[in-house]
Amino acid sequence: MRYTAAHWGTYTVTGKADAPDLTPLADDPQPSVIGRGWLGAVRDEATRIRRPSVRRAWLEKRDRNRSGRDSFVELPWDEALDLAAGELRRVVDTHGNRSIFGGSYGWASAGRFHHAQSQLRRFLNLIGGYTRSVDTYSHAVGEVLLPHITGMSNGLFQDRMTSWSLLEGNTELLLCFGGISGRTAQVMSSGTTGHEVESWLGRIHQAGARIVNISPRRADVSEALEAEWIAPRPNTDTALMMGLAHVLIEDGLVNRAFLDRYTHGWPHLEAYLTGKADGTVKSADWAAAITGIDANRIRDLAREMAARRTMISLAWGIQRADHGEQPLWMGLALAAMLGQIGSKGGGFGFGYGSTTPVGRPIRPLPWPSLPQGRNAVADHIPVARIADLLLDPGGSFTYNGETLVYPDIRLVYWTGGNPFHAHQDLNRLAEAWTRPETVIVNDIWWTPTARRADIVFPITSPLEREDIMINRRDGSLVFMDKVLPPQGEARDDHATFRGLAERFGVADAFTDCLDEAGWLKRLWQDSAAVAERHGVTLPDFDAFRDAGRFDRPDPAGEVIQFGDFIADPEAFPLDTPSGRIELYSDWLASLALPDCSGHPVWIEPAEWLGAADAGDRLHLTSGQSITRLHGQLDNGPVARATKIDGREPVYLHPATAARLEVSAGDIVLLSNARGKALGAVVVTDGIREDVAWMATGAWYDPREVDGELIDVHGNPNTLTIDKGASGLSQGNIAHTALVSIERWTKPLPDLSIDRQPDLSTTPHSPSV
Ligand SMILES: Nc1nc2c(c(=O)[nH]1)N[C@H]1C(S)=C(S)[C@@H](COP(=O)(O)OP(=O)(O)OC[C@H]3O[C@@H](n4cnc5c(=O)[nH]c(N)nc54)[C@H](O)[C@@H]3O)O[C@H]1N2
Ligand SMILES: Nc1nc2c(c(=O)[nH]1)N[C@H]1C(S)=C(S)[C@@H](COP(=O)(O)OP(=O)(O)OC[C@H]3O[C@@H](n4cnc5c(=O)[nH]c(N)nc54)[C@H](O)[C@@H]3O)O[C@H]1N2
Ligand SMILES: [Mo]
Repeated sequence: MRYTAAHWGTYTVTGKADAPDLTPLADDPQPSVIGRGWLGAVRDEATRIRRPSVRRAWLEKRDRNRSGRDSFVELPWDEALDLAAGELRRVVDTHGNRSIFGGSYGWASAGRFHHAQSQLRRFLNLIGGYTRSVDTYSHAVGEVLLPHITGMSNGLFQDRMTSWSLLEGNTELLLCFGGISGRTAQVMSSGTTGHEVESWLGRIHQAGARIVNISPRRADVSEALEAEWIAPRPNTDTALMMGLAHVLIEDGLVNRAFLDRYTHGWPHLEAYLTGKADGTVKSADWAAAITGIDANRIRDLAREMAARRTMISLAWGIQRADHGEQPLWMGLALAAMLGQIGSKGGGFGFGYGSTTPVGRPIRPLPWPSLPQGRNAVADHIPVARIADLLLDPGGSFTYNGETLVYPDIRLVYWTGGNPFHAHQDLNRLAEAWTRPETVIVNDIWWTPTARRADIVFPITSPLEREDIMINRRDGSLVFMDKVLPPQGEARDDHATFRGLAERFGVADAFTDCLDEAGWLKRLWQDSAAVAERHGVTLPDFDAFRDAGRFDRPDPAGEVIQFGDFIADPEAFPLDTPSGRIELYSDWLASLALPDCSGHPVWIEPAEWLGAADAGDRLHLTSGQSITRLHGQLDNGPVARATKIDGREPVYLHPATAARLEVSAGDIVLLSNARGKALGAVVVTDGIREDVAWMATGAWYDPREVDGELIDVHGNPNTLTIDKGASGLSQGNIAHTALVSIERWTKPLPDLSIDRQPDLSTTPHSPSV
């Protein structure tokens, strides 16, 4: 059988050689809708990058005004590689390697070998290194905070999440902050052979659990689960949790024996909650005023939580907000107060449903990946500080207890990511993006980022190359067959960096004298050695390649979060200063940060509905799209079919639509001090009246209309805030933004992002 795989699932390759088709695996309980748009996007002539291309104004006069609407000159591969190598060499020689930004965040594609960022880093490390980025857009707050308060890295915390199978029949109350939705559970970084989250939820519900969806959107939990829907004002979850906590204190429902034995610093938090510390009692009434949730509802819920086996679950998105540390920490504290951590079905979860594998009852195996070598440059930024880095060379900032300095970046190399989708306040990023002397981008498509590069290399999609899908939290390994010939003159990232490595005289070190087939074999052999150490025998490479799929014989493995520690805290202390769950961190307190204290606190977000100046603005939340992976496949038929007049839908409550005098299908203008974007109205009563929801991922397409810069496509990051969650994590705050909305009455401007940029060829180019 022939297979291929993506972050959104695994497919058998069917159909004829010249007309292939992709069929989801027969044993996948709920294949993703995203995959239906894959072949269409890969073959979309209008948006594929076909040849190496150089921005004309940069080529002619080293112009840096990267507007996204520039003309490009197509060049033969050799000439484009010469140009790129020349720029890299110039920057290394005149400014040093720390002036190269190779942070290049992004999801790229599934497949161990053709992992775009690993290829870039392997190459850059061979020429002296680069300034890197740390943490993710997904859960930067968790990555920084969890080690301090639980002693576990975010990765380990995810691996040890109490298994779905242990929630079934044990959990009586599943409290989901930010929901648990099949929408986001479609995806798993580096690939999955199944989608089982909704099946698990169904079974947990059937076994008697009541589910409460705490989210501005009802659809964040599937209708079939008959969940109660509580919709607090966005970004007020911390206050809601504190209100619940205070009821537990008042009613004598706090499990003090648990707090004494397993946590550190409860008296600090208790003094804060009761108001002893600051004079404000964090009562249910106090929480009601902040969250907009009835105080009696808060009281009843708190009592129910104490009476039942309760799992408190937070979607990752809750911490992608201003002061995102606080709900994460307070959620854990609330679970500790209930004293159910370490039980089957109770406790605390972070990211159930945020991607497919979280909570999957599987024994993870530490599969190998492409060796990247050593980076000789120490400089790094938290990933979401990219615009600050470019705008403020020499400036300093705090991160995880340190004060760091932004290096002076002269060259940006981005591969496998789309910052002009991912980053907040895109108009600010566009300004920052004019600072470097040179920008090089590898991508499959003419994304908004590729259009803002000086040198663009056309890359094959995974359908046009061979690879191996191995994922530590999946039960199968898949040989990814080549389904289509490379489109245009596309090459893979490895071949591109090999071309650059040749020009630096380090080709053999880069390739290890192996070609693609040789690397796949080596990765398989390394995997076999890992498997052997864990008692699993892999077939030899040729047998694996022929069969296309290998199912691990022993994948099952159930865990209870904090299980060992709860069973014996002396024998299995946590890796925190106190050896326990830290409800107060002496270290954090010693940092004296204005926006992250020694224990969870309620701090008003930069923008929120309770702000004195909120007026009749709406809170914009912008989560993941059901139709695509971030910006990927936005140019495919599935994503396009959900757009209205080609614009991204914005979900509004009927009362809000009536107030704004708009109806379904109308085009609206969303605006705030940072930017303006068009959207198309979808009316639903499944949203708070004062919230607008717009999926991320529509390719940013700003254009001047009557003197105003408007993203005419509908990327919510035109409107979001580019600020760190706090001086601790510096995580992005995508879910914190207020917007005004009004009907668009002018003629609808054309998109430019759905077609090739203005391209020409040099006279001597063979591709004229
Ligand atoms: N407002 C708002 N913004 C958000 C979020 C949000 O919730 N709200 N979520 C954030 C989160 S959690 C994330 S993870 C980020 C995601 O942001 P990104 O990961 O940057 O988004 P992608 O669109 O997945 O970018 C991957 C790019 O790699 C390209 N690509 C795919 N395969 C290959 C390959 O083999 N080689 C090369 N060279 N390129 C390839 C794709 O075409 C695509 O352009 O967005 C963040 N942004
Ligand atoms: N289909 C699809 N699935 C994906 C992805 C994709 O691009 N497409 N991307 C993957 C990636 S990289 C990631 S990191 C995960 C992210 O997974 P999540 O973080 O779980 O997803 P989000 O959609 O950002 O947020 C979940 C929901 O939280 C709600 N919410 C927002 N703000 C608040 C708030 O202040 N309080 C409460 N209570 N709720 C709030 C919103 O309604 C939102 O729909 O998704 C993954 N899954
Ligand atoms: Mo993410």
